[in-house]
Amino acid sequence: MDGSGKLLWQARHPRIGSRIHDLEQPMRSKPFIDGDRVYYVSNRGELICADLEGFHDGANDGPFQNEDQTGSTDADFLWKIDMMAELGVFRREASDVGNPSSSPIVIGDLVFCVTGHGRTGSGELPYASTPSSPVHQEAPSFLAVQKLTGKIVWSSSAPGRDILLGQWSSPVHAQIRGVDLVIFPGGDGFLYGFEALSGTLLWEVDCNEPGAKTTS
Ligand SMILES: [Ca+2]
Repeated sequence: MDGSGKLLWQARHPRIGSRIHDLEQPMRSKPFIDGDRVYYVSNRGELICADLEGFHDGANDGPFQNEDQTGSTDADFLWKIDMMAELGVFRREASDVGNPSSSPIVIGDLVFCVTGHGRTGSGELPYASTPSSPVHQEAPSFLAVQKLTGKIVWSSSAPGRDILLGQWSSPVHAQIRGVDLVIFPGGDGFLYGFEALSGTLLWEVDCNEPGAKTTS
């Protein structure tokens, strides 16, 4: 909206139609605005980069060009990563709290998010990928993506089989002794500190209650 509250553009993301993936509640990813772009995670498990002007500027900015809706009040997507279809993520809803989705952050030239990979309704991690079902256990939990192109620079499936149920939280940025760190909350109750540019894991902290068992 503009400063007077007039609608300039809006994004629409249809429901997936599967309760386990997309409980019918509001999308909770907070947008991160960086320059003339906005980043968020949709209720369909897509990491989205959109033009801050939408189609209100009369131009279909890219590289993504295949928007379904191109009216003057529609969203202009610059790129998106469908983390379920492209990366095999099993997007797990979070029961009574619905659809929490990671809120991406930008550090320098990279955008970071938690993918939402989690366990199925029966509490299992998804099994090996097939052509018709690309979901797999080793799908990434954390992503670092080139913010202008949508190219994945590095990823990590750090919690591995120790994911307890799902992963819905958001990364944070810290600069320690001049080094940019991205700190990811894992679905195993650990915090993981990565060097943001390289993806090198620098440390991890077990935030579980002492003596708590992990699932494997
Ligand atoms: Ca545009």
